[in-house]
Amino acid sequence: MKLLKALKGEAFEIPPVWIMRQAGRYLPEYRKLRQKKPSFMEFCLTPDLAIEATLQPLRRFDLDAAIIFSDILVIPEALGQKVSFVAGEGPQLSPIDNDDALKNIATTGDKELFSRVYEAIRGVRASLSKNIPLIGFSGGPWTVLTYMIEGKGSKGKGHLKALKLSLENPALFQTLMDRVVETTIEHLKGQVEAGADVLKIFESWASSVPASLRESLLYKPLSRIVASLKDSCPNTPLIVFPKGLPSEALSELRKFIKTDGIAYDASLSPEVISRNAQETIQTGPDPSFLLAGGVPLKEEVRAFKRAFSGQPYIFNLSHGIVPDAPIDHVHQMLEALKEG
Ligand code: 1CP
Repeated sequence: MKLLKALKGEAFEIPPVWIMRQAGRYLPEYRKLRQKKPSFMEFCLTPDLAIEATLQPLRRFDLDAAIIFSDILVIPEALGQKVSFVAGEGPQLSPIDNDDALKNIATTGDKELFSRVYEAIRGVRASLSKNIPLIGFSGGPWTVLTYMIEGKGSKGKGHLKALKLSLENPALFQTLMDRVVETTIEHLKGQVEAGADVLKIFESWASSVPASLRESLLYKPLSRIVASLKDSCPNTPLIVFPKGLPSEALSELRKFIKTDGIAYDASLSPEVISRNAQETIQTGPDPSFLLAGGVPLKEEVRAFKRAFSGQPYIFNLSHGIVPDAPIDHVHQMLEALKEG
């Protein structure tokens, strides 16, 4: 398991590779499978469909990891906050923005719902080659709370409503945060028990937190999750993705959490990442290079390989693959990576 070795600190001439959102709408076989359930949550929570969606990209490409097909929004769904996806609009939830609305949120996650994710993990593990690790995941607590409080994605407008609630009604905010943290711990542990070999926490909206609130909204909640996992699953490597966090904040983050890998997005240059890295690095080209393909993509892939040569490194995109990415460009990217 090359990816596990990289997470233990081994450097490879050709780094292990997987692609964030490697299952999804850029694959025709996914679009076909997706038609079986109009509701995205139902699709995610039907084990046979989740197993098939997880395995699809592994059949097409020579990848070093699978990631369980699920979503970070299974946490609000499991806490009783219905999540629906409106075409072109993204996720919709009825927002928890006052004390009354909190009554609709359970104190613990729905075990039956989580068991469907675990059934999918067991199914994938049973049919996946032993050499390929399976990644389990969750959202970071701040990122999940933004959806629960705002009731939708921010579409680039920041998360003013969630930030405002944290300042105006700290008791309500903390109650919600505690429930999300505890449920996330339970769900990540459940994924390891079901067979996940690696865990990843997507704190995708870390950049919307102002510097003065990072300790309370990002580092402390994450540290509760990481400490609990390191205690109960010490042999399962963990990758944290604090998307958009500036480089000076990484040393602050490290005071709170000790993780095996950090995933970086394209807001930091490979040089800055390389110079400051203390853990295994996971990053790679911006998804726009994959869209463009050809020479710019190949040169970018080579630049990332060069930048981290001799360091423990996992090749990935800096953020998720987009639905109109041509499959041929994925092949181009993997060829450029694997040439000696
Ligand atoms: O109709 C469809 O097929 C819906 C598209 C889709 C897919 C393929 C959604 C809705 N979620 C997923 C699966 C998913 N989501 C995976 C597993 C697939 C894989 O990686 O191969 C993972 C790891 C996620 C994680 C996820 N969901 C994140 C964190 C990663 C990131 O992108 O930063 C976030 C923020 C979400 C929320 C979400 N779910 C879906 C969408 C469109 C969104 C983003 C909404 C927004 O823009 O706010």
